[in-house]
Amino acid sequence: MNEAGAVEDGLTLYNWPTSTCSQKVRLVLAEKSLRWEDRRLDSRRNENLSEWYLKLNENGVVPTLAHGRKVIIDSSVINEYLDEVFPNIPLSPTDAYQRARMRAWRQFIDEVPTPAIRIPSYNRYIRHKWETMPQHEFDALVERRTVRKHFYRKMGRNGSGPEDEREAIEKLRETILRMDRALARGPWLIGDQFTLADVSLVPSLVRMFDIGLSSLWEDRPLVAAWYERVQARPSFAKTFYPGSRYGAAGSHPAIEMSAC
Ligand SMILES: N[C@@H](CCC(=O)N[C@@H](CS)C(=O)NCC(=O)O)C(=O)O
Repeated sequence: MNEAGAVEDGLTLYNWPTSTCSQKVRLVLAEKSLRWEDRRLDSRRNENLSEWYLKLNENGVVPTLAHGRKVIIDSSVINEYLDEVFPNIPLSPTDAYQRARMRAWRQFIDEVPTPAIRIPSYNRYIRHKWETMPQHEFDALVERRTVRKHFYRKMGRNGSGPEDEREAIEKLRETILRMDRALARGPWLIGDQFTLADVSLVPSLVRMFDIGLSSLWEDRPLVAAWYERVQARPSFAKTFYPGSRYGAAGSHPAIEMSAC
């Protein structure tokens, strides 16, 4: 064991159940049938901001992967690392051009739906955690944060205004329309192969479903069929275990102090 508790050469994922970025990595670990240690941080106690964790991930966010003594951060980077180091069950095309198409999806997903989903998640669920908290306590929690400090400052205890929510939902709808166009040449986003591009979108659609936004793909049967197909994969149930989802679809409405 090293200082952070990672087993030598083993895989340890520092994560928490409801984090969409953690779910992205859990999906890849499950798709590849890898053995890994599930190190769940307690977000309610701000374990992601503790001294030992900030040494692993100075952004103070989950997930973080430890592979023996090697530490890898950022869910998209972690997933590419896993796919390179454990290529037996590949989640990237072998053809360079198809890989480029997959990476263009990664850029789009990290830029558009990933930040967008934080806003309705916060407005509809996360903020309720702070309704009864005195303002000075909330401010102190926000100031301790690293890369998410400005997001929390902007959202405050009451969430965003309607304009930000509307803009976020517009971005999510644009994501669905882009998926719809790609899936015309499906069954997966890049064609015949289930890739990291599909993986990256699964947690966002699950979250949209759980916070009452599945109407965004009501008129898009190709996206609805894709969502059915991802749920039928064995990796889905392993990733979205009871307690890892918001709202009625989860076993309890676990509300983490987390921006997504
Ligand atoms: N770029 C990072 C973002 C990770 C991220 O934002 N994680 C959220 C949970 S999904 C988090 O840890 N938030 C902590 C907070 O809100 O203080 C990644 O893809 O891994």
